[in-house]
Amino acid sequence: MSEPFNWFELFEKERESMIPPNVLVVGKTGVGKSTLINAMFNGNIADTGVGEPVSKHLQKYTREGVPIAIWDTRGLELSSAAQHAVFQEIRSEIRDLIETGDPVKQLHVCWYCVNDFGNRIEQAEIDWIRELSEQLPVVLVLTQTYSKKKLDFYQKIKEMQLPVKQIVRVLALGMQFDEGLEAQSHGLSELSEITFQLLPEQLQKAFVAAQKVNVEQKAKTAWKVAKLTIGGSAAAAALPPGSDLAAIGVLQATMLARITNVFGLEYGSKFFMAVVGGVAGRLGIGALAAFALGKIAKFTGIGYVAGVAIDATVTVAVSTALAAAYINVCKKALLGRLEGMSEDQIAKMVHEEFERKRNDGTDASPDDKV
Ligand SMILES: Nc1nc2c(ncn2[C@@H]2O[C@H](COP(=O)(O)OP(=O)(O)O)[C@@H](O)[C@H]2O)c(=O)[nH]1
Ligand SMILES: [Mg+2]
Repeated sequence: MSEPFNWFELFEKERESMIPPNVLVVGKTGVGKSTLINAMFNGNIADTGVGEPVSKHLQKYTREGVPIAIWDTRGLELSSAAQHAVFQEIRSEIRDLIETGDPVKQLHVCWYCVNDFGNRIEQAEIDWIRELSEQLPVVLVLTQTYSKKKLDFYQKIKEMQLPVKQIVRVLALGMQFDEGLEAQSHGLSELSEITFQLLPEQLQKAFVAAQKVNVEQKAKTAWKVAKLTIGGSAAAAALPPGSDLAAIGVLQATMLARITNVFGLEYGSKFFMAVVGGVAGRLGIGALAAFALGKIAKFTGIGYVAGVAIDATVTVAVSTALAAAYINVCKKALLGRLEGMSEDQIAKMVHEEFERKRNDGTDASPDDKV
């Protein structure tokens, strides 16, 4: 009665459907590009990702399972002759990519990094920022802003009225000073927000999945994706009136896989297995729907009646509640609230969240605060 269902395959398929955006990161050596990239994205891309030299001064970093490509520059700190060589390489790369005519292959956004602490920006860089801004959206990132109160450099840059989309002050990594003084990391969430807005819509989901600094952005995007899955035409076509538990189970499994991916959570993690493996892994895909429909009170043990026809409104209501509950638990996972919990405890939590959300029917939505 429990048909085999390949969760891993579904999960991988959903993950591979995300198109990674190309982020160009420009700035002199030492301004903090690598630190920023690693603080922003899953997987320490800048240190340990696969680096593929695009040209002498341009390196493309990717990492398996993290849907983002980072184009990192080096050599901007060199002599002005060398700087021009760097500019020339980036220029020609941008041109080559434009010539492909493929919107997915373009450099989609540029983070131009300048060290806030150094208080200095050269004319060559200013000209270069202007030129880049004609090619793609540029966010000017002031790095290593140890003091939130130190605004002189920010003001100076602002007065230049550069054609950048936004100036964001960032401290990617907290800093401990002597005498117990500490500067806390800030600005990453804001940078992820503006970047998200500047990306073409088809690439936004991947960016959200790759970033690790803005949990709210993940929750919002996951919710959008879940609702599209439940209400989309694919779902309607897949679920004719009188659909049985297995069909609904596939819809819900797809929805959970998509949410998991948006949160950037690993397949096979204790968390994912507790939620998904606990319900459907052992009992079959129909059990997921049966669970959601309230036909099984607990995660394990009790079977379900195969081939039962289910009303579409009920399907939408329970799937919505399941999505809201699951997003709440994913948020908790990323906020570190599930640490030390066993698989069973996590599974129980999803179940309780789900029961709570089911009371809201089709109005169910994730909580702002978890
Ligand atoms: N605490 C702290 N240190 C930083 C930050 N950004 C850069 N640094 C320091 O500056 C050094 C150079 O940064 P890195 O990211 O390698 O610069 P890159 O050459 O532009 O890639 C690092 O080793 C850190 O010591 C930051 O946000 N916080
Ligand atoms: Mg670096």
